Amino acid sequence: MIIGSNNIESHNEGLLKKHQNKLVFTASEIDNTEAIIQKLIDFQIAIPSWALGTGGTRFGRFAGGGEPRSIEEKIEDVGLLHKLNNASGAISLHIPWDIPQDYKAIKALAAQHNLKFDAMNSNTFQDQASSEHTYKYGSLQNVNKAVRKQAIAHNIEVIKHGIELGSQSLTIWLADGSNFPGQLNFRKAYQNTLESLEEIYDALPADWKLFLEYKCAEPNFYSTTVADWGQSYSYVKKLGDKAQTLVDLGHHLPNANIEQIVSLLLMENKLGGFHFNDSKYGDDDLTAGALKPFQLFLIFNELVEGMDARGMNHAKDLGWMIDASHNIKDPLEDLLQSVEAIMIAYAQALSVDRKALEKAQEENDVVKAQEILQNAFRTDVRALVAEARLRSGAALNPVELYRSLSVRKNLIGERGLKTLATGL
Ligand code: RM4
Ligand code: MN
Ligand code: MN
Repeated sequence: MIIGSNNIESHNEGLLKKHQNKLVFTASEIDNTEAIIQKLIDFQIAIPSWALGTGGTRFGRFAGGGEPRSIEEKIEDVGLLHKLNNASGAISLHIPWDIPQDYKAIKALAAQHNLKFDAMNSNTFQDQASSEHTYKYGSLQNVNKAVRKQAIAHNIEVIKHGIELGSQSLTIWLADGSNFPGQLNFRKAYQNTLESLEEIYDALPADWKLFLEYKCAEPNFYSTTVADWGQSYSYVKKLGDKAQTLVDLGHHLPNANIEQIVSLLLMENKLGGFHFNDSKYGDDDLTAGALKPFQLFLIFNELVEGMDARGMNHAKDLGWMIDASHNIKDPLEDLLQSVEAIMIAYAQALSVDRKALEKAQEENDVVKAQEILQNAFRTDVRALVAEARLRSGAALNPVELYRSLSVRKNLIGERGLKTLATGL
């Protein structure tokens, strides 16, 4: 299915008056609205190929119908999102779930939808039918050299696919760890992992980045070999400048202060990128901002402050990705909601009165500092996000337009009700 510009225009026409009124009010509340809108127009969030279908839990999976059956259909789905919000201009592929066959054709299709290829993801947390060795006891950490070699070769293969598609980064998430005390020699597991990562790092092109994701638990529940940001930092620091840490919001122990982690990693030039999602208990992979919008805002507050302090380009210098899984929602609607929540948090962070905050901090004026942050968080910036969309030819209300065009119904018509996208 293709959404036409005429669909967007007539949708916007209907909502324009109300939107303009809101925008005038917002501009009366926030000083630098023009600069914020421009930054929002430039900001893009990559969509993970594995979040385009309904995800399962270990108890079951309830497919929603019309799920993409191929990498081409996944690109088409992201194209729909990007057409609706002009903020999802990239797709992040996961190998071997998305092995590209015809690079040229896939690149042409992506270009047709104005999409780029964001970070490539490797998978050494599942055994493939074709693989000789099992990852049951880990991949890059494995006590068996042959297993490590297989996992290294897979990562290098992923880099090669990425080079063909014009991607510039590899995200490694390892399920490696142990389930029981005594199972693993932590130091040896670390050492094996480091040596494996070094081999992968050596295969990176000069203009590539390697993002090392951490996760406190699952699928291993006693130890994880890259369990937290300190451990990831220790690896990426040894690897070199091209290696950085990736923060997935759902990968922390409960109540971790993620905004502080982000601030310090940025300071050390070791923050590579994000996997946005939200969670209550663990790696829940719920819609970004669905539960803790204030935390999302605080994270962006540190990001804006830290990126500006380093003179970084907000849109380009970090990897912005979603990593979510939808058990009961339409994945495309869910992704639209995630992008919207991220944009809102970013806009709120951009609206923080930095000078006043700095002054309050210098004067230990705790009350004032809180006032400044909460004022930014409580000011409704949705009209700015909508205006950014309007100016770039996207929809004022993407979810509403998605529904009124019956996109899901159309996709079911094209692909069938019982299709299952690759993923977890
Ligand atoms: C993991 C992790 C990775 C993702 C897989 C599917 O929990 O978040 O980023 O590749 O899930
Ligand atoms: Mn992730
Ligand atoms: Mn995860």
